[in-house]
Order: sequence, then structure tokens, then C-alpha cells
Amino acid sequence: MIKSVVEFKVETIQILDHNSCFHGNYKVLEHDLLAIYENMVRTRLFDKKAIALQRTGNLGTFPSSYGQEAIYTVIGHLMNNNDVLCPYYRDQATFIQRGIKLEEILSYWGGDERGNAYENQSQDLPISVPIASQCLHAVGVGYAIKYKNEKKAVITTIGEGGTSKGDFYEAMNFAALYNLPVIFIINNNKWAISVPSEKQSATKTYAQKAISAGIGAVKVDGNDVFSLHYAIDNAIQKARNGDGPSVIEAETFRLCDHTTADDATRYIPKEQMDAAKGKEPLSRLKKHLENSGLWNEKKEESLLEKMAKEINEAVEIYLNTPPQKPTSILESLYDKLPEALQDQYNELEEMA
Ligand SMILES: Cc1ncc(C[n+]2csc(CCOP(=O)(O)OP(=O)(O)O)c2C)c(N)n1
Repeated sequence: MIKSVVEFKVETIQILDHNSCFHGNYKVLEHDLLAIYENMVRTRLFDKKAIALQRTGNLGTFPSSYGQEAIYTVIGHLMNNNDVLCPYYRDQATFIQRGIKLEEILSYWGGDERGNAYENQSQDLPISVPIASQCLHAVGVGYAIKYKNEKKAVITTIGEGGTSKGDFYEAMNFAALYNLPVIFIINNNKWAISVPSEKQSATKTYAQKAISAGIGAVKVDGNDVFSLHYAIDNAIQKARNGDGPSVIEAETFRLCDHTTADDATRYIPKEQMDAAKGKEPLSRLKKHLENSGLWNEKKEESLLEKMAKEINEAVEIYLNTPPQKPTSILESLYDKLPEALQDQYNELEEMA
């Protein structure tokens, strides 16, 4: 006799479609929606400025989040100060929402590690560039939270390419086994540098990878702030209530190069890029706000002016921050510098 022992399904959610038509009755408060819109605009303008700084030799390699601002903004908007973020490298919008200063973000991408010492956010982990390693850090943090009986959520983000790594599966397995308050959010932006999503995994969704670990998963339109709000809010409440981990796949599109060291026009077909632009999150939300009478061109103009001022001030601070002394490389490592390193220290001091 053959019996089915387990069956699973993965649901997808879309509330605000790409024509800005609203489906269902899920509500996000007006002031929350406006705050989300403001941060998406801030992130997009900041992103543009960061690329300009890199192109003029004033910043190192920078990973744009153009087109993916909704995912990271909604994450940052819903987390509270006690929750912990274990990010990868595309999470600028979340950082900004968490109080991390624009000049700190620039400083990190300018090669200055002091950018990781966030003045307003001491709990979050620094950016993790080794793909998927942040998922392991997140379950470590989640385990500590559970051990201390705290009511906090941990959010870790990862690209769809990163879900091919063992670290991702190991982290999900551990999170499920120990019922940890960890939320894995997959930014499925369709491209892992030049590898397209369809060549990355044979699964129909990335969300279903969670099923293998025993975690419930959902796939949402990652360009729709309402679906993101619904799924992430549920997952955060679940985590804080001690009801275990969640996995959310947010489908979007990388409307930019992988980083400033890449040229996506060499491998993303133009038609695909153009079609994706028609579904992007910022103009979709703007249209909805206008249709709801919450936004108009006058408000847009004054927001753009406010954002430009904020960003220019941060750039000024960044550009006018003197570089670290070369000796700083040894200064935070030891309480007392070992004798064997004294010569190197002296040499570095002479370089200053
Ligand atoms: C362990 C590891 N292997 C390889 C790389 C080089 N690398 C940097 S980004 C990237 C692609 C990541 O794509 P994805 O996970 O889809 O995230 P996205 O950049 O598209 O947001 C690779 C292979 C790395 N940083 N770490």
C-alpha cells in the first residue's frame, strides 16, 4: 500500500498589484504607509548618490538596492529596537530605518570599519559578505534569545542565490529543531550576479526550501508593501511569541548592476529589464497613495528637497572624516600589544 505521508503547499500573496489595484481588505495605517514611502524614496536617492560617489573615486564597491527598496524598508519599519538584524549587503533601507546613519553606511563602503560601529544601533550584526553566513549568525542570536527567555525576533536576509548554500539549510534546520525566533527573508531579485534564477534552483519556489527543514513558508510579491507588511508582521509576532521560525520569499527584480563592479547590460536582456521596471515598488506605492488622496506633487517636491538636504549633509560628513590611522589595525585586537608586533606597530606609525 502506498500512502502519502506528507503534503505541502506554498501560498503566494499579492495585495497591491503592479497596476496599483488593491485586492482584499488588509489595512496598513496611513502614517505607516507614508513613513514607508518616505524611506523608500530616501533609499533610492541615497543609492543614486552612493553610485555617483563610487564613479568619481570617492567610495569603494557599492551594492545598489534599486528596485528592491520595499522589502528592506518594510523589514526595518516593522522591527523594533530590541529585535536583531543579521543582514547581507543589500539592506541599506533596513539600516536607515533602524537609525543607522547615512554617513556610517558610506563610511563602511568607503573601506572604513568604523562604519560598522553604529551609534544608534548596538545589537544588529555588521554586514555579512560571505554568502549565507549571516543565516548561521542569526540562529546563534536566536538561540541566545531563547536561552534568555526574551521576546525578540531575529531577521536575516539572503538573496535567492544564497539559498543554494549549505549554510542556509543548516541554519533553517537548527532554527526549526530548536524552535528559534528567526525569520529568513529571501530577496528573490532573479539574478545572482549573472546567474539567472531559473539556473539557480530546480524548485518552483525558493520558499519551499523551508519545508525540508519543517518550517512554514510563504511567497509574496516583494514589490508590494502590503503583502510584505502582512507576511513580515505575522512572522515577527510569531517569533516574539515563541512560536518559532518563518521563511518568506519576496519576489522582486534587481533593476541595477549586482554592484558597481558589474555591468548587468551584458547579461540581463533589455526586454526583461524593461518589463521589470513596470512592476517596480516605488511608483506602485506612489500611485496608490495618490489614488487614496494621501499624496500629491507638492508633497513629493518637498520630500525630494528634504531628502536631498539630508543626503548631502551625510556626504559632507563622510567626505570630511579623516581616515583612520594605519595603527588602528592593531589597536582593537589586544589589550596590551604583544612584543612581537611592536616593530610592525612602529612601522605603521611612521606611515601615518
Ligand atoms: C561564500 C561566498 N561565495 C561567493 C561569493 C561571491 N558572491 C558575491 S555576491 C554573489 C551572488 C549572490 O547572489 P544572491 O544570493 O542572489 O544575492 P543578490 O546579490 O542577488 O542580492 C556571489 C556568488 C561570496 N561573497 N561569498
